[in-house]
Amino acid sequence: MKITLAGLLFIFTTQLSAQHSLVFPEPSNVEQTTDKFVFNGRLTVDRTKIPEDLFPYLQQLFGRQSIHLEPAASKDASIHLQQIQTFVYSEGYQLEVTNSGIDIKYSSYQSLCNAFQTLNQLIQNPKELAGIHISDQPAYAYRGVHLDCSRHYFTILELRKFIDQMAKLKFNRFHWHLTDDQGWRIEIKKYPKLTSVGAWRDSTLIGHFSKQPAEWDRSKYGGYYTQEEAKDLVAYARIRGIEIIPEIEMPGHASAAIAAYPELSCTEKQIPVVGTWGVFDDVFCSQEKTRSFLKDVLDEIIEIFPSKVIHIGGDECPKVNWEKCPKCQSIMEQNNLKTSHELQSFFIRDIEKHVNAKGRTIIGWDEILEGGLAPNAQVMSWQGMEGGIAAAKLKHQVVMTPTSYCYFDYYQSGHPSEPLAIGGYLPLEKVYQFDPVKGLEDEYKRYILGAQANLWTEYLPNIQAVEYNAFPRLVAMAEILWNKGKVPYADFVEALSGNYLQQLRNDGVRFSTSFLDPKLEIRPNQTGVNYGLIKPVEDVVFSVNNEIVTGISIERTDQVREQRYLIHSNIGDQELRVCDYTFISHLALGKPVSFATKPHEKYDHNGSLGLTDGVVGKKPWKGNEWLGFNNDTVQFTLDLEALTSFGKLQIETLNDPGSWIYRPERFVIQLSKDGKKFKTAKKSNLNGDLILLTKKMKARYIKVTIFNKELIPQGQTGAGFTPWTFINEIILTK
Ligand code: TNX
Repeated sequence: MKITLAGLLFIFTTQLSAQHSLVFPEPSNVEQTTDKFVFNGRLTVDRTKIPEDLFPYLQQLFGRQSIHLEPAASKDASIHLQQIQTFVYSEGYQLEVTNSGIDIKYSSYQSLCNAFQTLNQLIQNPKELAGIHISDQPAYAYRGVHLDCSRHYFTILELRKFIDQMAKLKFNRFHWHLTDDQGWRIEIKKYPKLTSVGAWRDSTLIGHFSKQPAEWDRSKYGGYYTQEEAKDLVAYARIRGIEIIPEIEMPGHASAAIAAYPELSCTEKQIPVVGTWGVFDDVFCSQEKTRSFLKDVLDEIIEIFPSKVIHIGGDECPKVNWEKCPKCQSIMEQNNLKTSHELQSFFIRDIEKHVNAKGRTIIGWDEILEGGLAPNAQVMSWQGMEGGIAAAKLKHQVVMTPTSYCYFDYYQSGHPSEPLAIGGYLPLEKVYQFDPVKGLEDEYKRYILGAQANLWTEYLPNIQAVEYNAFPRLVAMAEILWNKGKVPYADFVEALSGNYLQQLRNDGVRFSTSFLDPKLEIRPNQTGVNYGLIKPVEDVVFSVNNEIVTGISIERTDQVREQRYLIHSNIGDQELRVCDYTFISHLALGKPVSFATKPHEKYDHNGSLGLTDGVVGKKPWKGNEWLGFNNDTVQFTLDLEALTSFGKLQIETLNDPGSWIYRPERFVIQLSKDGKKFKTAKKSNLNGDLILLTKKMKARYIKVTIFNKELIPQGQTGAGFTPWTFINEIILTK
């Protein structure tokens, strides 16, 4: 008789409890029983059934829980292993805890690893285990995490610790971003200068890319991994059920390689290894000589990394040099290529042929779709889901990694104490809402192998910063990829705060508790506003000056008054981070605004009170607090709800060209008593950042119209697109 996992699932009654179990990610089927297995700190297993190098790892894993895992004869072992060849799911397993021991049924190395990870998390004390039946399998085959080791370098020891954490969450792919403009990080024996020159930069930008004037750290920075070290890491990850996929970027993001070998570019100009962030025009020339170099590099990479798939980059490649380069132009002519995108496609196809001949497959960022996809390529969709959807419809395999859900270099909270990040906003809750197959017709869903979280490290200078950005968002990603986030978010965070954070603490992993910050819910009232402090989990308690609080009231005033609150959060005796909020009160506090042009949904906090909520957006902008509009004209009307005298109106605007946010050019302010007839009070160009009106006036309605440039001018970031307009609180005073 053939036993399939699906068949066995039937035997268990699935208990669809809303709560999360002790295991992260939540297993697909869990049933608690009244059994109890007492083992007193010692578990035994027939080690001949466990692959040789897995056993020491498991001993170490259980050792951290103060459990001795020891070998025993099969009949005496407390963990009984049974390999079932016919499981339909290669990573699925079953685990039962009964009065007499632990039974594990598995099919493959992966599935055995997964079963032991689950067992490890089930153990809450080193003496006994509660009875349980688990039958489990992942929703997606590709469950990845990417780490950029070019922008910043992390030691092998740091990477090992990171991989340990991935294994706990049942991730199975580590995408190792090894080359970029800012450093080449892998030893290539045939081209030693890639690391002797390309792994080192003279200076590194301090602060955000958009900060002017730029500031530099002038110390030499770099490092690289020898082939031996890389092979060791491959083995280390393999033992933990994780495959490493190396990435060698081409044709763009190539400055570090070109700094080592200038002849690889079109201009052959000597350039330095770059110390700032962005996209650079010096890319690999498309000529044969450069492609041969890359094939040599890939030959060595293939020797180090046994992964079926090799990542060849393909993103963000400016074509300006190709367009001026006689060698590139002649390739286009000879091959009848009409556009530079087609030339990039020609380049990638040639590389693909070489990689395929060695029995491997290429994967590339979604730009490899642009001039026509290479025949067997897989696509990593980052600019959105669209690239991935298009590739799936062409029947190519896809890994989803859209910025909006998967870019863990984005801010995870809008709190002012957040460390500097690239921008964007991706809180834990949003990660948990990710659906990698959204928008895809059923027949194409099978081309979506899974998804991946990306940790780009421009703003993550050390491993602690990486961990802080990774956790707990990676836990949410693991839930999505393993079980599609089937447990409601509220139950997930309840379990996360009650259980998994403790595991991270024990492992010495830095993590963010931003998801446990109080959520402020604004409620306008007669005298101003009240902010309700919403609890993200049941057990959290908020206090100000040692007094428990559930809300904060701010009263309207006719002069600006600042009020600062330090909100302490506790779960039991565990102190979480302190949230430091400053509110300002003024005459318009809590008064409604109606928008003729709506703020963009991403930057629309507090709805009609967004401009009068007493929250002043800070600089640098972190993707919240400010209201953002993607229109060249912005118009709204403030209703003071009664005729009001005032002497000064002020609205601050933002200028952050790196994020396509440009300061508006001019504005008009109109006043009205009845909301029908408006009179212009001021019409002016912007002086500095402020929209300002200083004049004794009386009105009930204030209409503000703000004009930005229609399009971002050539030569500036985002050229040709509509600029973003960002505005701050309307501050109205006597
Ligand atoms: C875009 S995603 C990039 C990276 C940056 C990242 C920052 C991709 C394929 N390219 O070079 O580090 O944005 O979020």
